Amino acid sequence: MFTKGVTPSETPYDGSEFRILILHTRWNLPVVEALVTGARETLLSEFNVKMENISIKDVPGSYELPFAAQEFIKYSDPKFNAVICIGVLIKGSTMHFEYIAEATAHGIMRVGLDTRTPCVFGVLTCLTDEQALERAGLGESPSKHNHGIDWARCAVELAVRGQQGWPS
Ligand code: RBF
Repeated sequence: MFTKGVTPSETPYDGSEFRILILHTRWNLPVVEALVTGARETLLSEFNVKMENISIKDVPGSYELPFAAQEFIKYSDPKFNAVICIGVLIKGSTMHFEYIAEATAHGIMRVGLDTRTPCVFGVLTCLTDEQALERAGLGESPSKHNHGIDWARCAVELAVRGQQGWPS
């Protein structure tokens, strides 16, 4: 067994001046809420991001995440240093899961590249409810892990790099 998720960077990053958007779905909300809490608490406790600099907005489902992220980035002033897109897709008996997962993953990546604002892919793509619970830290197994923690670490690290300038 090994520790799941992102090992914190050896450099202690300072997020105290960052503005971060957590954009989450209301689909599968109980699981999503745990992931949002994991991300939010990590921003506050590990990186000293100020409470008032964390915006939390919601959309219906994962498919809406890329468009909403793009619009929030476009109209935010001052701009966000990073966006964490959080959703939970659980496979059903039709092809919806495959279409939504692929569109959402590509869409979030595209928004990040087009807007040059780091957009973290915080979308679980699970085959069962149990897998989703485990990855939100709500499961039964000892290896359960809340991936919201990792997504906060990704967001701050990318925001720091953006602030320092990538070539440095
Ligand atoms: N959105 C999610 O975030 N997670 C899901 O597991 C999910 N499953 C869906 C299953 C079906 C059959 C449909 C029609 C939609 C689902 N959605 C899900 C919603 C989707 O992301 C989006 O909100 C809607 O398709 C409207 O654009």
